[in-house]
Amino acid sequence: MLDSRDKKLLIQSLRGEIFDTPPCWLMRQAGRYLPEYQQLRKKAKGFIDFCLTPELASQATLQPLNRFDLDAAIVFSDILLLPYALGQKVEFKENIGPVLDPIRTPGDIVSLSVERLSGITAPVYETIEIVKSKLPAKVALIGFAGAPWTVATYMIEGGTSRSFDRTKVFALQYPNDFQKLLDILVSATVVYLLDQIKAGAEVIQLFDSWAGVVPDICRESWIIKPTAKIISAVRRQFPEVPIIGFPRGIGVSYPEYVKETGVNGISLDQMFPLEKAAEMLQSKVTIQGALDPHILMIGGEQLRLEVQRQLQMLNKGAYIFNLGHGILPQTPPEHVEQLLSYIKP
Ligand code: 1CP
Repeated sequence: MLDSRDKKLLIQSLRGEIFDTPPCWLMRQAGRYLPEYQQLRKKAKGFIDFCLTPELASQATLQPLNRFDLDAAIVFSDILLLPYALGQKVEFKENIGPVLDPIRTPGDIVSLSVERLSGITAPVYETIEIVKSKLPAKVALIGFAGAPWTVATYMIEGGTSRSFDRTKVFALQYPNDFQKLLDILVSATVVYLLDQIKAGAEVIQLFDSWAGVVPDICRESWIIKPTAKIISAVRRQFPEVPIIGFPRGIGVSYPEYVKETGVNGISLDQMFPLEKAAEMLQSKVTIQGALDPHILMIGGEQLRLEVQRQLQMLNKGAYIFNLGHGILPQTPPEHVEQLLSYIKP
């Protein structure tokens, strides 16, 4: 029997189907590069308030769909809503970024509480319900979370980082406590994703933006195992919901990640050679990616040629057009229009 999911190219692609024109969505497709987002953003004081106000978050989710012929919407929220919902102090400061009250000692983990999560994240599910009721039939709705490693880096560093010294030292010095933190994040992420699916999310993406800084000997326990646990728990309840992994920067370890986690789609970064991706991965998994966001920012002929190259390399197998990382805030929105005209002539 056909259900509504069968009409959506993104979902079909994640089941392994190949199309002349691949489905396309863009990481961070809602947000600061859109003037209408900047306007809407003024209606809430803090960024967390904005994410937890369904009327605003649903509009932000739909803004890129009102402009562009994209194949997916991604619920407007943030990966750092999870530590916030677990009880950590999280703020987003203008021109600085996220600022968290950092975990410094194993004792700081004790106060995190998975029980309080659903009460705090309830508005996200309401956003999903609103968006779902307004989406065109062909557009898939993506729910998401950060992967435990990437979320843990923000929780321990207290914000963004270049070197991740504090996180690595904590993880190596207190391996049992770090494992406890990852376990808490796994349990919380499973609850959070299951609730997103129950509210209407049809695809899940796990953002592991800082996977590339993990030492080889730690990848299994910091990245692969926690991700595999989340995926198997979500699949147990919703085997039909495809899951995309974005372990940015893991290079030669992409095949291991795909094999050990069981993702349906792998979102590639722009550093990884496309010919290797086609050769090593595409017979096993749908490839999503991997245009350099700076080329989108520049636009024009360089963009056209690079889109053509990506299509030539990847469109012989199951493939979703996307960026290798999120859209840069300086990107002119017209360049997204250009991009789509090159993909969907
Ligand atoms: O006031 C504002 O407008 C703040 C800017 C902003 C926006 C628009 C932040 C703060 N988060 C978001 C939305 C967001 N974040 C979305 C939904 C929008 C969409 O995709 O259309 C998503 C999926 C995210 C995911 C996210 N947040 C990631 C993973 C993807 C990636 O880019 O690597 C990460 C690492 C974050 C943390 C975060 N939140 C915000 C900022 C500025 C950051 C990055 C901080 C850093 O550079 O370390």
